[in-house]
Amino acid sequence: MLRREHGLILALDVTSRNKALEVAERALEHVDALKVGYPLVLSCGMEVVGELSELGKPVIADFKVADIPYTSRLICEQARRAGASFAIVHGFVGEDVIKACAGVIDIFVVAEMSHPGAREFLQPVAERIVLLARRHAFGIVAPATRPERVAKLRSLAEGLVIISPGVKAQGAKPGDAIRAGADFEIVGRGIYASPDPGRSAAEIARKLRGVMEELHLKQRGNVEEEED
Ligand code: OMP
Repeated sequence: MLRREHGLILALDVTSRNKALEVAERALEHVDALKVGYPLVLSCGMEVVGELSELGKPVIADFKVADIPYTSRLICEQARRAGASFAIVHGFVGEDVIKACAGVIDIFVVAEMSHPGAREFLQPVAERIVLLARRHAFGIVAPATRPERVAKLRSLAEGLVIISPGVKAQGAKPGDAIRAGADFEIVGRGIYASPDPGRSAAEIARKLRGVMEELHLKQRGNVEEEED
């Protein structure tokens, strides 16, 4: 279950349990979910997933799973056992892997990544990955750094929740991905590396809520126009 109030997911790529808990607690009221990945669990163990989930917001285990189905399933089982509500799985590995993981935990499938190198191998197959994800996944990951790609993938991603990284530190402006069709924006360094993570999270969340309101009003406007 992932409720959208702020449209914001906090990526906790820090390497200390205390720092992760401190940032999460400060930002908590402004975010809809927490995302943890290798930097945090390799430095302080999987128990931190459970500790974070006890704060009351869903935890997304970002292990970008990309192994054979059997091993991928084992990884997802560990994420679920530790207290994660979702796992992130690569899409390029194929439908058997996606299916194996989705049998264990709700998954987000990486369709296209946010860094420049994603143009080399991933972008050419991203649209096919979205079609696979539609059969098994809860959502997809699409790049906030390329809002036009978010819009394109959104047009294919019927029924899927889109989470979009690349905001602030990687150059995307808060709100651009949601405007292009994403449901949530993911922010890591823009919050945890700021001098005041609580305040940064509050500011970004306010912007995102503003965009969501704007879109909602526009949609209502269109509907009313059509009814007239
Ligand atoms: P910042 O760049 O610090 O905001 O962090 C972005 C977060 O999103 C990191 O946890 C990345 O691992 C993750 N991410 C991307 O940046 N790009 C992607 O294409 C996919 C992810 C992800 O799957 O979360």
